[in-house]
Amino acid sequence: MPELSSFPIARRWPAAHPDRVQLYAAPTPNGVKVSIMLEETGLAYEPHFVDISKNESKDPAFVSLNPNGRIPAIIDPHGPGGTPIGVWESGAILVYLAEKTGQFIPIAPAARYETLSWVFFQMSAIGPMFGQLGFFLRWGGKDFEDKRPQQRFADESERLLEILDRRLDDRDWIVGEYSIADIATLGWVNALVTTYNAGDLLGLSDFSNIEAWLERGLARPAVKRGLLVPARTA
Ligand SMILES: N[C@@H](CCC(=O)N[C@@H](CS)C(=O)NCC(=O)O)C(=O)O
Repeated sequence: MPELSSFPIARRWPAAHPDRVQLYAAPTPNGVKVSIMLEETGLAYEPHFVDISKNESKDPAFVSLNPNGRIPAIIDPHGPGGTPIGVWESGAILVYLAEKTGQFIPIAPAARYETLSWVFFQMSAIGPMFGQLGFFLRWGGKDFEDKRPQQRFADESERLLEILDRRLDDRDWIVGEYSIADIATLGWVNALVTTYNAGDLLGLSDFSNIEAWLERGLARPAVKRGLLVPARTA
Protein backbone atom coordinates (compact mmCIF):
# COMPACT_ATOMS: atom_id res chain seq x y z
CA MET A 1 0.00 0.00 0.00
CA PRO A 2 1.61 3.38 -1.01
CA GLU A 3 2.42 5.80 1.79
CA LEU A 4 1.97 9.53 1.41
CA SER A 5 5.77 9.85 1.43
CA SER A 6 5.99 7.68 -1.70
CA PHE A 7 4.52 10.64 -3.70
CA PRO A 8 7.38 12.94 -4.84
CA ILE A 9 5.08 15.96 -4.40
CA ALA A 10 4.69 15.13 -0.70
CA ARG A 11 8.47 15.16 -0.32
CA ARG A 12 8.76 18.52 -2.12
CA TRP A 13 5.92 20.01 0.02
CA PRO A 14 6.20 17.94 3.23
CA ALA A 15 3.09 17.22 5.27
CA ALA A 16 2.91 18.36 8.87
CA HIS A 17 -0.36 16.40 9.12
CA PRO A 18 -0.04 13.35 6.85
CA ASP A 19 -3.45 12.13 7.95
CA ARG A 20 -5.20 15.07 6.32
CA VAL A 21 -6.09 15.70 2.67
CA GLN A 22 -3.07 17.42 1.13
CA LEU A 23 -3.94 20.38 -1.09
CA TYR A 24 -1.32 21.74 -3.52
CA ALA A 25 -2.64 25.00 -4.93
CA ALA A 26 -2.66 28.79 -4.98
CA PRO A 27 -5.57 31.17 -4.27
CA THR A 28 -6.52 31.52 -7.97
CA PRO A 29 -9.98 30.87 -9.50
CA ASN A 30 -9.12 27.20 -10.13
CA GLY A 31 -7.33 26.75 -6.82
CA VAL A 32 -10.06 28.24 -4.63
CA LYS A 33 -12.68 25.85 -6.00
CA VAL A 34 -10.95 23.12 -4.04
CA SER A 35 -10.19 25.11 -0.89
CA ILE A 36 -13.83 26.32 -0.81
CA MET A 37 -15.03 22.73 -1.24
CA LEU A 38 -12.72 21.48 1.52
CA GLU A 39 -13.91 24.26 3.81
CA GLU A 40 -17.56 23.50 2.97
CA THR A 41 -17.25 19.76 3.60
CA GLY A 42 -15.39 20.15 6.89
CA LEU A 43 -12.79 17.57 5.82
CA ALA A 44 -9.45 17.95 7.61
CA TYR A 45 -6.90 19.22 5.11
CA GLU A 46 -3.46 20.73 4.88
CA PRO A 47 -2.86 23.42 2.23
CA HIS A 48 0.50 23.88 0.50
CA PHE A 49 1.09 27.07 -1.47
CA VAL A 50 2.48 26.34 -4.94
CA ASP A 51 3.93 29.56 -6.34
CA ILE A 52 2.91 29.54 -10.01
CA SER A 53 4.65 32.90 -10.55
CA LYS A 54 7.87 30.96 -9.89
CA ASN A 55 6.79 28.06 -12.11
CA GLU A 56 6.60 25.71 -9.11
CA SER A 57 3.74 23.80 -10.76
CA LYS A 58 6.27 22.77 -13.43
CA ASP A 59 8.56 21.27 -10.78
CA PRO A 60 9.08 17.56 -11.59
CA ALA A 61 7.68 16.66 -8.15
CA PHE A 62 4.43 18.50 -8.97
CA VAL A 63 4.27 17.13 -12.52
CA SER A 64 4.68 13.60 -11.16
CA LEU A 65 1.17 14.02 -9.72
CA ASN A 66 -0.37 16.32 -12.35
CA PRO A 67 1.22 15.83 -15.78
CA ASN A 68 -0.44 19.07 -16.91
CA GLY A 69 1.69 21.06 -14.44
CA ARG A 70 -1.14 23.26 -13.20
CA ILE A 71 -2.71 23.80 -9.81
CA PRO A 72 -4.78 22.49 -8.05
CA ALA A 73 -4.01 18.89 -7.10
CA ILE A 74 -4.70 16.86 -3.98
CA ILE A 75 -3.62 13.67 -2.28
CA ASP A 76 -6.19 12.01 -0.08
CA PRO A 77 -4.29 9.72 2.32
CA HIS A 78 -7.58 7.87 2.90
CA GLY A 79 -8.57 7.20 -0.70
CA PRO A 80 -10.65 4.31 -2.04
CA GLY A 81 -9.97 1.14 -0.05
CA GLY A 82 -8.00 3.21 2.47
CA THR A 83 -5.16 3.71 -0.03
CA PRO A 84 -3.72 7.19 -0.72
CA ILE A 85 -4.89 8.64 -4.01
CA GLY A 86 -3.77 11.68 -6.00
CA VAL A 87 -6.42 13.63 -7.95
CA TRP A 88 -5.87 16.59 -10.30
CA GLU A 89 -8.02 18.81 -12.53
CA SER A 90 -10.26 20.93 -10.32
CA GLY A 91 -13.51 19.47 -11.71
CA ALA A 92 -12.37 15.92 -11.00
CA ILE A 93 -11.30 16.95 -7.50
CA LEU A 94 -14.72 18.52 -6.80
CA VAL A 95 -16.50 15.36 -7.96
CA TYR A 96 -14.11 13.19 -5.93
CA LEU A 97 -14.67 15.19 -2.72
CA ALA A 98 -18.43 15.37 -3.32
CA GLU A 99 -18.63 11.59 -3.73
CA LYS A 100 -16.31 10.95 -0.80
CA THR A 101 -18.39 13.05 1.58
CA GLY A 102 -21.83 12.71 -0.02
CA GLN A 103 -22.11 16.50 0.03
CA PHE A 104 -22.83 19.20 -2.57
CA ILE A 105 -23.94 16.77 -5.27
CA PRO A 106 -27.50 15.48 -5.49
CA ILE A 107 -28.14 11.76 -5.13
CA ALA A 108 -31.10 11.61 -7.53
CA PRO A 109 -29.57 10.67 -10.92
CA ALA A 110 -31.28 13.37 -12.99
CA ALA A 111 -30.22 16.19 -10.66
CA ARG A 112 -26.75 14.65 -10.32
CA TYR A 113 -26.16 14.74 -14.08
CA GLU A 114 -27.65 18.21 -14.30
CA THR A 115 -25.09 19.31 -11.69
CA LEU A 116 -22.27 17.62 -13.59
CA SER A 117 -23.39 19.33 -16.81
CA TRP A 118 -22.96 22.73 -15.16
CA VAL A 119 -19.62 21.71 -13.65
CA PHE A 120 -18.41 20.69 -17.13
CA PHE A 121 -19.79 23.94 -18.54
CA GLN A 122 -17.64 25.80 -16.04
CA MET A 123 -14.61 23.63 -16.79
CA SER A 124 -14.87 23.77 -20.57
CA ALA A 125 -16.24 27.27 -21.15
CA ILE A 126 -16.32 29.69 -18.21
CA GLY A 127 -12.83 28.86 -16.88
CA PRO A 128 -10.94 28.86 -20.19
CA MET A 129 -12.73 31.92 -21.64
CA PHE A 130 -12.56 34.07 -18.49
CA GLY A 131 -8.96 32.93 -18.04
CA GLN A 132 -8.00 34.06 -21.55
CA LEU A 133 -9.82 37.35 -21.02
CA GLY A 134 -7.76 37.79 -17.84
CA PHE A 135 -4.58 37.16 -19.80
CA PHE A 136 -5.43 39.88 -22.31
CA LEU A 137 -6.70 42.36 -19.70
CA ARG A 138 -4.36 41.93 -16.79
CA TRP A 139 -1.41 39.65 -17.53
CA GLY A 140 0.97 38.98 -20.45
CA GLY A 141 -1.41 40.13 -23.21
CA LYS A 142 -2.49 43.46 -21.75
CA ASP A 143 -0.04 45.57 -23.77
CA PHE A 144 -0.63 43.80 -27.08
CA GLU A 145 -1.51 46.38 -29.71
CA ASP A 146 -3.94 44.09 -31.48
CA LYS A 147 -7.06 44.19 -29.32
CA ARG A 148 -8.99 41.63 -31.37
CA PRO A 149 -8.10 38.65 -29.12
CA GLN A 150 -9.16 40.63 -26.05
CA GLN A 151 -12.43 41.54 -27.78
CA ARG A 152 -13.01 37.95 -28.82
CA PHE A 153 -12.69 36.68 -25.23
CA ALA A 154 -14.73 39.59 -23.84
CA ASP A 155 -17.57 38.82 -26.27
CA GLU A 156 -17.46 35.13 -25.44
CA SER A 157 -17.32 35.84 -21.68
CA GLU A 158 -20.36 38.09 -22.00
CA ARG A 159 -22.21 35.37 -23.88
CA LEU A 160 -21.41 32.90 -21.08
CA LEU A 161 -22.58 35.38 -18.45
CA GLU A 162 -25.88 35.69 -20.32
CA ILE A 163 -26.32 31.92 -20.12
CA LEU A 164 -25.53 31.85 -16.41
CA ASP A 165 -27.78 34.82 -15.69
CA ARG A 166 -30.68 33.20 -17.52
CA ARG A 167 -30.11 30.00 -15.58
CA LEU A 168 -30.25 31.90 -12.28
CA ASP A 169 -33.58 33.49 -13.09
CA ASP A 170 -35.94 32.51 -10.25
CA ARG A 171 -33.43 30.26 -8.51
CA ASP A 172 -30.86 30.84 -5.79
CA TRP A 173 -28.29 28.28 -6.95
CA ILE A 174 -27.32 26.82 -10.30
CA VAL A 175 -28.96 23.42 -9.66
CA GLY A 176 -31.41 23.08 -6.77
CA GLU A 177 -29.42 23.35 -3.55
CA TYR A 178 -25.95 24.92 -3.38
CA SER A 179 -23.65 22.41 -5.09
CA ILE A 180 -20.28 21.82 -6.74
CA ALA A 181 -21.70 23.66 -9.77
CA ASP A 182 -21.79 26.86 -7.69
CA ILE A 183 -18.47 26.10 -6.00
CA ALA A 184 -16.81 25.63 -9.42
CA THR A 185 -18.20 28.88 -10.80
CA LEU A 186 -18.16 31.39 -7.92
CA GLY A 187 -14.40 31.94 -7.86
CA TRP A 188 -14.30 32.65 -11.60
CA VAL A 189 -17.11 35.22 -11.55
CA ASN A 190 -15.56 36.80 -8.46
CA ALA A 191 -12.21 37.03 -10.27
CA LEU A 192 -13.83 38.96 -13.14
CA VAL A 193 -14.61 41.69 -10.63
CA THR A 194 -11.73 41.53 -8.17
CA THR A 195 -8.75 40.37 -10.22
CA TYR A 196 -9.53 41.37 -13.80
CA ASN A 197 -11.56 44.50 -13.06
CA ALA A 198 -13.76 43.46 -15.98
CA GLY A 199 -17.14 44.22 -14.38
CA ASP A 200 -17.75 47.37 -16.48
CA LEU A 201 -16.31 45.93 -19.69
CA LEU A 202 -18.72 42.98 -19.50
CA GLY A 203 -21.67 45.00 -18.18
CA LEU A 204 -21.90 42.81 -15.10
CA SER A 205 -24.40 45.16 -13.46
CA ASP A 206 -26.88 44.16 -16.20
CA PHE A 207 -26.73 40.57 -14.93
CA SER A 208 -28.73 41.07 -11.76
CA ASN A 209 -29.29 37.33 -11.16
CA ILE A 210 -25.54 36.73 -11.22
CA GLU A 211 -24.87 39.67 -8.92
CA ALA A 212 -27.37 38.36 -6.36
CA TRP A 213 -25.99 34.81 -6.66
CA LEU A 214 -22.41 36.06 -6.22
CA GLU A 215 -23.43 38.01 -3.13
CA ARG A 216 -25.15 34.92 -1.68
CA GLY A 217 -22.09 32.81 -2.39
CA LEU A 218 -19.59 35.30 -1.00
CA ALA A 219 -21.66 35.54 2.19
CA ARG A 220 -20.98 31.87 3.00
CA PRO A 221 -18.31 31.59 5.71
CA ALA A 222 -16.63 28.63 3.95
CA VAL A 223 -16.38 30.64 0.72
CA LYS A 224 -14.86 33.60 2.59
CA ARG A 225 -12.26 31.33 4.14
CA GLY A 226 -11.61 29.25 1.03
CA LEU A 227 -10.90 32.30 -1.14
CA LEU A 228 -7.78 32.96 0.97
CA VAL A 229 -6.37 29.41 0.93
CA PRO A 230 -3.57 28.47 0.49
CA ALA A 231 -2.16 31.71 1.88
CA ARG A 232 0.56 33.10 -0.33
CA THR A 233 3.96 32.77 1.26
CA ALA A 234 6.91 34.97 0.31
N1 LIG B 1 -8.28 22.75 -16.11
C1 LIG B 1 -7.36 22.98 -15.02
C2 LIG B 1 -6.78 24.37 -15.14
C3 LIG B 1 -5.78 24.66 -14.07
C4 LIG B 1 -5.07 25.99 -14.28
O1 LIG B 1 -5.10 26.57 -15.37
N2 LIG B 1 -4.45 26.47 -13.21
C5 LIG B 1 -3.70 27.71 -13.32
C6 LIG B 1 -4.00 28.63 -12.13
S1 LIG B 1 -5.70 29.14 -12.10
C7 LIG B 1 -2.20 27.40 -13.28
O2 LIG B 1 -1.77 26.46 -12.64
N3 LIG B 1 -1.40 28.19 -13.99
C8 LIG B 1 0.03 28.02 -13.98
C9 LIG B 1 0.59 27.87 -15.36
O3 LIG B 1 -0.15 27.95 -16.34
O4 LIG B 1 1.80 27.66 -15.44
C10 LIG B 1 -8.12 22.80 -13.69
O5 LIG B 1 -9.25 23.24 -13.63
O6 LIG B 1 -7.54 22.23 -12.75
